[in-house]
Amino acid sequence: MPATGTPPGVDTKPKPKEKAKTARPPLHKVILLNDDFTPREFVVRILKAEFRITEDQAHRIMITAHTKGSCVVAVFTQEIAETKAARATEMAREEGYPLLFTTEPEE
Ligand code: TYC
Repeated sequence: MPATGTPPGVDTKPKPKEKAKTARPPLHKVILLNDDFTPREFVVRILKAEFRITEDQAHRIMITAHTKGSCVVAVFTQEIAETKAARATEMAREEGYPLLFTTEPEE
């Protein structure tokens, strides 16, 4: 009778195809939308207050939204992105401006 089965010392377990990845939470973008009414300086002020960025960064983001229609401000986990977008939009409402921040999942 010929020998059957796996010879001793041969590992038949399939190798895992990929390394186990460290789980990272999906990120969400906060997006600034342009409008025709909110003053530029006010947009810069809100960006600095809510997103802790410099005057220069805030100005660039504001100009990008002004010229292209929208601009990604930053990315965060979903809850932080939604909270920051809501707070920044609310600050503008309190001053009577239609400025709007939205969020969307990052691809
Ligand atoms: N477009 C506005 C104006 O001309 C300024 C502005 C810029 C408003 C960016 C919103 O996201 C915005 N006063």
